[in-house]
Amino acid sequence: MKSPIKPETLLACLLAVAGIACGPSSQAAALPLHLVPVPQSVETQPGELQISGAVAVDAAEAAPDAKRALAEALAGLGIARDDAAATRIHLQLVEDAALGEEGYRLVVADDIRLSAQTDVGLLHAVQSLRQLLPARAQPGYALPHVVITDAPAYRWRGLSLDVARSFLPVEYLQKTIDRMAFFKLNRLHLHLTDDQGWRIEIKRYPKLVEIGGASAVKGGRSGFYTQEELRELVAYAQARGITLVPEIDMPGHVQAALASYNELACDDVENLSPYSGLEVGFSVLCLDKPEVVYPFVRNVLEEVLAVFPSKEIHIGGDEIKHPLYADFVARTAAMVEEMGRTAIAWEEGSVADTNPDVVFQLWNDGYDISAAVAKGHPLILSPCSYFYIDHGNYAGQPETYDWCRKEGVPLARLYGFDPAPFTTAVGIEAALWTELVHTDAAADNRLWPRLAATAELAWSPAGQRGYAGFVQRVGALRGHLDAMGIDYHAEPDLGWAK
Ligand code: TNX
Repeated sequence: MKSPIKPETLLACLLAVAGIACGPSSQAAALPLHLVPVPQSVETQPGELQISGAVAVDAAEAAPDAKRALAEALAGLGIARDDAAATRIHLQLVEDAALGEEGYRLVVADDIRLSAQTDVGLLHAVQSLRQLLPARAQPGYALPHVVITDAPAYRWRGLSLDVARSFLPVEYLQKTIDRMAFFKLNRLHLHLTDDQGWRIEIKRYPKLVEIGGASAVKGGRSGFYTQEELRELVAYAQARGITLVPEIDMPGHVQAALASYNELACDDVENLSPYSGLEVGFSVLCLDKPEVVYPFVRNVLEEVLAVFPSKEIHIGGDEIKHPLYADFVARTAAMVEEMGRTAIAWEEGSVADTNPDVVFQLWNDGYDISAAVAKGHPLILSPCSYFYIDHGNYAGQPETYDWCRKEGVPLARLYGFDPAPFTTAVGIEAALWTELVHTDAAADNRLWPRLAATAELAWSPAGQRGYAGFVQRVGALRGHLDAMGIDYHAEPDLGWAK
């Protein structure tokens, strides 16, 4: 943890690895600080703040989301609101350019002050306060006197969920949003369409969900989201500091669309049935019929953009070989741009001639993305041997893939990723593909605790990170994960194995 660390407190700081707070105070040493992601700077001070049954809250009117998050956190701990209470919590919007869009300051002294430039920054401050407090109600609470100053290393801290192979219900997405917010993740990318299913209602093409929404991978769940449900989910996520990023995967991975509207396929394509297998790379929109394909793409994107306010919109572009592929990506990215947004494509899209603000999502470890980087394209980092968490928590875990790395993607492996060499990276995203993930419990098992490690990599500066400290801190948050009802993998590195 960062300054002020005097030589005499070095020992205390070393003890921090074992769960004991560092800083000038020995009194505070009894109160461990276990924050994930680890903040930019933590300065503990002598003394502690006692909270009994009630607090007074002064909340900035302009920060309704943080205010609600704080109210929920206090209610969850049975801490009442009382204007006459001895302890006050201040939520304040301040001007402090160093904090940026999402940074915050959290000061615990005779009262608790959370400050940030934005509601989102205050939301993150509330999450840190939640992590400093116990997971469940107690008769009283003690917090060390501390000054935390914090801001993210990357603006994109994400999870990609494949709801196309196997559907994930809205309630599960809501829960996942809450849990992501606890770790300051801010992008939920929904892979809404693939060969095995089309999950978003498109009013101009009702068969996309009537037919395409009724299929799923073998053993998986089918279903779809109405636009109304998605709008509500967008608002739910926004109120928690999270942007939903839709992906319509094109021009490949489209069997569900072809099965719904046969004319999207080339005339010689015989197999137009719904698909429930595991193969990839066999279906394609008929790029030789631009008069059919591009109006479809435009109409679909218009409806998608009307539901999702995200600046970035994912157009897929993976795993397809076709002479007109680069042309498709260039035209579709330009269309997204014309509509006032920015396209994201999987790494293969970097062969297309696009505006340099188009974002590429890297997914094969060895893929040579250097030409796109040289042109200045931003990158989202999801190299599969670190971030494909449909891969096992350990080698040979049942119902997991291992095509990218046969030893799976253990927690320590993921945590060890170094984003620094990717100079145009805007952030990191873990990906959960669902060919083999068919229940909420299985999804939880793949997501947690690995998503907490993803959050730390994307938020915390390299100098503050370290696996030993992470293990100690996330291990200490187990009670919070339990209180949130997370069905996490019982990770042996964290001492969670039963
Ligand atoms: C590769 S990643 C895919 C997905 C699969 C995944 C399984 C990417 C852009 N394509 O279609 O679901 O592997 O691990």
